[in-house]
Amino acid sequence: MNTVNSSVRDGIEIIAISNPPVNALSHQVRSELVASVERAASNPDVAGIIILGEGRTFPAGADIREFGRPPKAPWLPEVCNRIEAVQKPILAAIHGTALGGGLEIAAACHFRIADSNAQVGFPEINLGLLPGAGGTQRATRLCGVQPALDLMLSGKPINSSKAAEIGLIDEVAWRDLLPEAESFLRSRVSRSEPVRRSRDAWKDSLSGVEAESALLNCRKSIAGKPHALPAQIRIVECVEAATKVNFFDGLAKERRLFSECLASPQSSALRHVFFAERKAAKFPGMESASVRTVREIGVIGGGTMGSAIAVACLQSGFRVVLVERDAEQLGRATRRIDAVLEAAVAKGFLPERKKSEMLASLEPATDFRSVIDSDIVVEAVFEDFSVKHRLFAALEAVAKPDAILASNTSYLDINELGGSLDHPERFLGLHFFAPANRMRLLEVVVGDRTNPDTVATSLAFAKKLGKIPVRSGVCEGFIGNRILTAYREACDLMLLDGATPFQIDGAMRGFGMKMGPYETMDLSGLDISWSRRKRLKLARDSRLRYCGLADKLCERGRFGRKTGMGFYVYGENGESRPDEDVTSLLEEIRVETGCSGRSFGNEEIRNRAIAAKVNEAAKIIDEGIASRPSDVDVVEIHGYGFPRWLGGPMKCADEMGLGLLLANIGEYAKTDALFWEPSTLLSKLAIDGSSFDDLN
Ligand code: T1G
Repeated sequence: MNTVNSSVRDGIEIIAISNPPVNALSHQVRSELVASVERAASNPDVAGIIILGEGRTFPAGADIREFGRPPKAPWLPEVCNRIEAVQKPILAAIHGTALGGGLEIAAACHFRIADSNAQVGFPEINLGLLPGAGGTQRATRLCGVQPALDLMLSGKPINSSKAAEIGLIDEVAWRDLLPEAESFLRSRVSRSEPVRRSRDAWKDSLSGVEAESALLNCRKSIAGKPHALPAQIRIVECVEAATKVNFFDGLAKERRLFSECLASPQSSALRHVFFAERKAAKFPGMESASVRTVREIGVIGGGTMGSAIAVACLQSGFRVVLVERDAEQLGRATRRIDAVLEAAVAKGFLPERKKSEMLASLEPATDFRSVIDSDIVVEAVFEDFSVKHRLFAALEAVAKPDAILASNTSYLDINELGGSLDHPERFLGLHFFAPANRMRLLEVVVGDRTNPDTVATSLAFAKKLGKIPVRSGVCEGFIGNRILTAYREACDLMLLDGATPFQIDGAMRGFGMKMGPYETMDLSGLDISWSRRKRLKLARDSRLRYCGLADKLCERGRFGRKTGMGFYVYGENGESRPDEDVTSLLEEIRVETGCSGRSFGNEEIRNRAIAAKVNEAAKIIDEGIASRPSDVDVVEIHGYGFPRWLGGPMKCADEMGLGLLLANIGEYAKTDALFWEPSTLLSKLAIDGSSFDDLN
């Protein structure tokens, strides 16, 4: 099956790339493309060439799946150089998203036209890479130092108008791309102009003070970042080369630096995450499932979570029926929604008109029978089993027969919650993460009797919301919160043995976590987990050492930021500082529990914290709660601030080596055998010399 098809029309050869879904520049595409271009160039009946993408987009980049394997000629830089070297004018007709290597192919063409909805960009930095097929050299020559740096370091695409403004493309096709592209090319052919190559382009802005200061400012900004990617500084070096050395020397530098980035652990981790995010929504049993149409969402409960879920649905084009128990609560909820949308308008993210349309799609109600036509009904009421249980019984009586009933619970048992429903097959958990209108992670918690259509429809709904859905089975805390509990317990054990909350937070921030465990608890509120710990206290195994510092803080009304004190003391402007009283409390606890304090280094803190996450995750995978290790990575990165450039805890564990990880756990188990009981799966993989990635 060809991935490149050609046709000639009145002396213009149109070369169409067809490699769905995104026309990635695979080895086959590269081979067929360069052969087609050179064949057209040698055809005396062809005066000009147009390259375009069939289907939804111009090529969206190199084929990321080929990275990490031996590269196969023709390499993309070579393809670009050979396209650019052709003596006849070549035009790139861009639609969709011309990204990465796709934009590099376009830059190697002699002319570029994009339709008004097209986006172009260099997202390589999101993969820990840099444009490695001439993009740093050609784009800098076409649009200057600052625009090139902005494009490559942000990784964000720009629209075709902006691309034309900075010189990356020649024109925007406002009506119909191909006819306008043909007309543009024919006009160039008729003038018999020599071909214009990007490599020969030059802008005055490329040299002198403006360029120097742009490069210097960039270097300073990157130097100030604690976890800058290797690719960031190398992009600056490549852009600088484009202003200082000849094109082919610049290409050689770009190739060398690209190879360094490709070999970096950060790029390996980021490419792992790219595919992990897309794989998460796929799991066995969905092949025969059918996706039902979803137009209206019923949201029961307009508190912080419920109103944010309503906003997420409104922003994605759904009708929303928002139900609160009385007019006062309902008024608060609708004001909360209006405020969120107004803030987006104020920041220029949302046109005023769109806000009005969204609010017109919102139906506030105090009678939950208003959800009678809703396709999915999500409850976000008080996190209490009996409240939710009663609500679902009532909902089942009013919701339409094929409506999906979903709970936003963060840890209650979905099987028990839906157990008394007449139709539990249409019931499941949709665990949103706060703030629900921004956080992309959504745990789709599948009950024992949830049927595949319900799951498939919920996954499609999640994707339409722009979420990254991850399937979870039913257990206490599902995937993310169960790992969080283990992580916190491991940190608490370190408190008993001599570490302080402030030291642990500092160590985990230094590792790259957005926040440490104790500052996170202060932010979310110590009282939430306190009520859960009290609920579980009787079930707690007395053989497990228990710190109890958080309980003592709660007993003193120190619930965290919301009370001005938790593990930290908070100033009026929200600034936080460690509190000596907490350290004294900890000393008392150590004396009570007979624990002698010792010092902890940052590396040991991090190793213990990651080991706890990985060990619990391995149990979760072994129990079938998570479908695969990479799903855990996605949950941790998108829900709990795990550094994306490390790929997630399971990727980290593979990088560390499961044998070493297991040995560490064996060492920790000497003082806390029960907590540090190694997962059977982890032990098996370590002994077999396998990795978690082998299970992805
Ligand atoms: N290579 C291989 N597969 C890709 C791919 C790519 N570049 N881009 C997407 N896919 C697959 C993806 O895995 C999924 O597969 C399907 O296409 C739909 O993707 C040398 C080094 C284009 C904005 O980084 O940003 O060029 O799950 O679910 O939400 O300088 O895909 O169906 O089996 O994301 O509509 C640079 C990455 C590469 C762009 C479309 N390019 N892709 O989003 O669909 S490096 C990128 C995207 C490079 C050169 C450098 C998005 C999209 P499956 P999707 P979408």
